[in-house]
Amino acid sequence: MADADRTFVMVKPDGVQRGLIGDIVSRFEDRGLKLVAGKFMQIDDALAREHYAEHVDKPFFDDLADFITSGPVFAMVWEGQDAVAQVRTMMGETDPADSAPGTIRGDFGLDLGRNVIHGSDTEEGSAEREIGLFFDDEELLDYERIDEPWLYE
Ligand code: RTP
Ligand code: MG
Repeated sequence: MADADRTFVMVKPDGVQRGLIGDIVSRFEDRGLKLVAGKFMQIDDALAREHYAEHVDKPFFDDLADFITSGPVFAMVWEGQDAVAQVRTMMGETDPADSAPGTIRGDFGLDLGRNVIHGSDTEEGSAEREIGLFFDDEELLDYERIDEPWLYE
């Protein structure tokens, strides 16, 4: 594998309530990414504000914090070649209205504020920061997928 990396992914409260966890997990599994951590959890206000700290001065920040704490989320870490960028591609655009069919947001969403999934952006350090916010080191499990030799040249 050229460039194994890890990314933080979260099915947001709308995705959980709409029963989309299984489909979303399947897409990443089918792609060949490896699940290394997963947690069904409720985000509190402090974690919401920390996670979305880059948006603290935006007009939508309070609504975003309210929404992400409004019900359980399914938080995950996925690993694989170029995982951060590949997951962002599979998610689609921030606004589901701009997202191509075949992407998660393009298949499951209509509204910017209910876009089903979060994935770390490709800024240097984003994924690492978010993984550290949601998971302790010992929650990241090390194993080999049985198909790994067939996934990478
Ligand atoms: P996310 O962080 O949730 O994965 O989404 P993203 O990277 O695609 O988009 P980002 O710019 O980080 O925005 C975070 C979330 O804030 C909501 N948003 N609302 N009203 C607005 O103009 C606006 N812009 C962004 C979206 O729900 C977005 O997922
Ligand atoms: Mg973002």
